[in-house]
Amino acid sequence: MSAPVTATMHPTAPDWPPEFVERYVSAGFWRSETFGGVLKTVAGRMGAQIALVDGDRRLSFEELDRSVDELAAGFAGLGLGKGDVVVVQLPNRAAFVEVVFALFRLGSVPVFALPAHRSVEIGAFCSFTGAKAYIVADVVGGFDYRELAADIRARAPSLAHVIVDGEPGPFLALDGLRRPPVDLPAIDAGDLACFQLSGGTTGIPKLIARRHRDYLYNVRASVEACDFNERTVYLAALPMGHNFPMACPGFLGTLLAGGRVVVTDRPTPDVCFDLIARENVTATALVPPLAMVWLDVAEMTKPQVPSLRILQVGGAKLGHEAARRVAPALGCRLQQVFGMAEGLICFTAPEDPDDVVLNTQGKPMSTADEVRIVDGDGNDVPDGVTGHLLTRGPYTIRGYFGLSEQNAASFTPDGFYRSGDLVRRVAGGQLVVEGRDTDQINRGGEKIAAEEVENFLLGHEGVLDVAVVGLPDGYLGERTCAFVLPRSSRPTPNDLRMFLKASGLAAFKIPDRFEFLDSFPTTGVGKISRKTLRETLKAMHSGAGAASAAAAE
Ligand code: OOB
Repeated sequence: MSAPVTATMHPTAPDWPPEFVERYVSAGFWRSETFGGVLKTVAGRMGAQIALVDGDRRLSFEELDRSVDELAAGFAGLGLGKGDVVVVQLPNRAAFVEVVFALFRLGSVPVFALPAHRSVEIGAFCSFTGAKAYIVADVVGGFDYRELAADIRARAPSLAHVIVDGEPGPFLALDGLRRPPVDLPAIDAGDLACFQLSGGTTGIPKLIARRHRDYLYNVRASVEACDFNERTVYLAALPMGHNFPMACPGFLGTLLAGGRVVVTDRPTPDVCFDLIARENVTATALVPPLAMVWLDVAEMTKPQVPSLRILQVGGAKLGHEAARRVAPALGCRLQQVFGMAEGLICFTAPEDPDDVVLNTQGKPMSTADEVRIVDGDGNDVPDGVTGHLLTRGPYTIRGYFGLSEQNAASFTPDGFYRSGDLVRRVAGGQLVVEGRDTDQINRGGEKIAAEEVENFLLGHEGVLDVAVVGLPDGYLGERTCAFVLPRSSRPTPNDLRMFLKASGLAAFKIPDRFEFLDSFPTTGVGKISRKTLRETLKAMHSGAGAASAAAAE
């Protein structure tokens, strides 16, 4: 089934031009600190205060710091060191935090894979980075990550170690690696800290290299914007590898502010309401579909969660109606968060009036964020007019890792990132997200590149051609539909689902619907008209039928 995974190149992480480095350093945005060092400083200050709660396991700052040193020593004992890439795919649990800080301290660079990723995605991360190690859990929700690891290991020659948190099977047990602390290499603030992942619009999962200095600034600026401090108790309910619950301010921000992180791998309202009550959680972050489930349940069960002060919602657009329900249902303030793994983060402010909190996605968090909203010709549009969002700043990358060709398309020559988002700026300076200009589907915060799914479906013998589009959905924001032109042996939707699953594609990328057509509607220049396909779907829903809608163009 799977092709070998080989590291073929020496990709580089684009850096900021020297004049910007100087600007950000002299303004104090970038400091000479590293994540590993900052944790040690905070641990020195917070000592026996509890830093991390995972079920019955409670780690003080001292204990966390010590545990991180022991794991870092264990990783070093395996031969891992500065600059080595390690794919980390763990569910939300205390070990996630320990592993990540141990790698930071060692100067090894984690790639934050999501628990939902499968062999396609993990194989691509390994081949692209030449990863030396892959860290997984044993079995989660019935899925055995060790089997996935065995498949990857067989195809990725660079992968020297598979490390398992739990029952290791044929691999190394994470806990067995702990060693007394050793001297670790000196890490510079300009060294790579980690790789975040881009939602992307093409088949290649793009890697976003974050350095200690810019990612720490991301964290510090978020902490300041959200007023996180030693009294903050943050519930990490979204997958912790994602930029939002990691660094905006997320678990990193909470710990670096001296607050407490409570982790759960079950983001359901019943589990989380109990945790919020038990641990006096003050803040958490959700994507809109999850927020809506919490709201539905809260309105019925009226949970006692008086400690909760802020519910951050972001990753996809939160509808006005859902936004309005947050304060009455949960007794806390809503904070809208519009961000991207590439950098720019916008927040509504705690003191903003309701109208702003309910109807906008907030303001860029840094005074050094440069935002341009432009028309199709690249000219700035006036406030109130929707245009393409371009941005650059002290924590927005200047290019994807090792993708010089794509970088020319995704970044302007003067270094602005073309986000693909369509936004308008309102009078108070906040942004309102109106949509996207690319073929990316945002399925409740999970980003799906239409092209990636299409490429896989084209590999099925019964598929002549295919177009994947997003269909508006009240709950997820968008669902995916694949329009298929079948060959004479027409596959069933189930055949195609099973085929995608067997190909090793993450489950959230498998289309929700399949529709079979005899021909595609085309645009004036003969390209497939995705717009007409979307209208076709809407017409089907309203009962008008596919054929008539397709013929209408
Ligand atoms: C976050 O990061 P990514 O990289 O998974 O996705 C970024 C994209 C944005 O370009 C935008 O299209 C969409 O997700 N998005 C939103 C949104 N927040 C993100 N669209 C509408 N409203 C929002 N509030 O999703 C992310 C990273 C850090 C913090 C929060 C979200």
